[in-house]
Amino acid sequence: MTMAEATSVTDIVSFKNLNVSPASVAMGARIEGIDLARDHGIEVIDHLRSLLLEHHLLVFPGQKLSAIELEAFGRMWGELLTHPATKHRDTDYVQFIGGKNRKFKLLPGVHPFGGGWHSDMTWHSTPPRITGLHARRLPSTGGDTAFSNQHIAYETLDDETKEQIADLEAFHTGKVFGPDVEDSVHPVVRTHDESARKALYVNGNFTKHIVGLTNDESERLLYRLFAHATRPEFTYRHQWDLDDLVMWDNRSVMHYAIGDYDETRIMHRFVVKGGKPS
Ligand SMILES: O=C(O)CCC(=O)C(=O)O
Ligand SMILES: [Fe+2]
Repeated sequence: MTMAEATSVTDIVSFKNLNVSPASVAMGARIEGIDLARDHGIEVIDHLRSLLLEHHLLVFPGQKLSAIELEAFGRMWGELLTHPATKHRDTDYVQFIGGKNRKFKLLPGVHPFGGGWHSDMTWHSTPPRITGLHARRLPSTGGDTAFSNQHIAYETLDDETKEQIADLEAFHTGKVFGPDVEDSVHPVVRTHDESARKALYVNGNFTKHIVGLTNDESERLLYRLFAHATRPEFTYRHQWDLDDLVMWDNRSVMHYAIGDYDETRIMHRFVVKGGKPS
């Protein structure tokens, strides 16, 4: 959108001051000059939507938002989902992530919420297209979040593998969050419903099996895909500052909450419902 198309006073102010710079080679843009508690009219969100589509991840530093304000901002992007395992005390539509002095450091097999590479809630029949994560309290060191671009991951597979996985589907389970949480089957390669770009869509946290393959074949293929999907060349690692709000497109990227700290780290999160992956 152009300046001339901006309609409200708020929009004109925010577009004039918007400063967009790349976050890494693989993905991401840092957006400065916007106050998301105030500047979230329809025109602003439309503009941010096109930036998110282009960069897959947006970093907004210095956002002072209560959980309720975060929810209001999140609602501008679409219908919000709740999560079976966590919620903020003030609203079901913001997740409270973290807590006091969780000791993750150097403890094998112990992960914070979101540890391990994943796209959010892929066990859901309509998993979130977008997640927003807001840093409320941070350890003095550590606690970064890593992201990996799954369009590049797909596009850099060899032709034989692309052919092998073209029509495959995988089983994703949400049972880690409770016996009644749903399971789903989704394509191994999904096509982004806005950009039409293909992306790998399997992850170590929730994808359990490739439909129609033996356990051995499925495991071999999944491990090969997981290893490829998270090559450092495809990644951006976000080192958090307090009040950063990071948004990402779950149709395009996976992420990993790195459990390398033993101090309090608190995040607030919203997730925007997506369509059925296809
Ligand atoms: O805490 C983090 O860095 C990310 C946690 C996570 O996986 C999520 O919020 O979806
Ligand atoms: Fe996550």
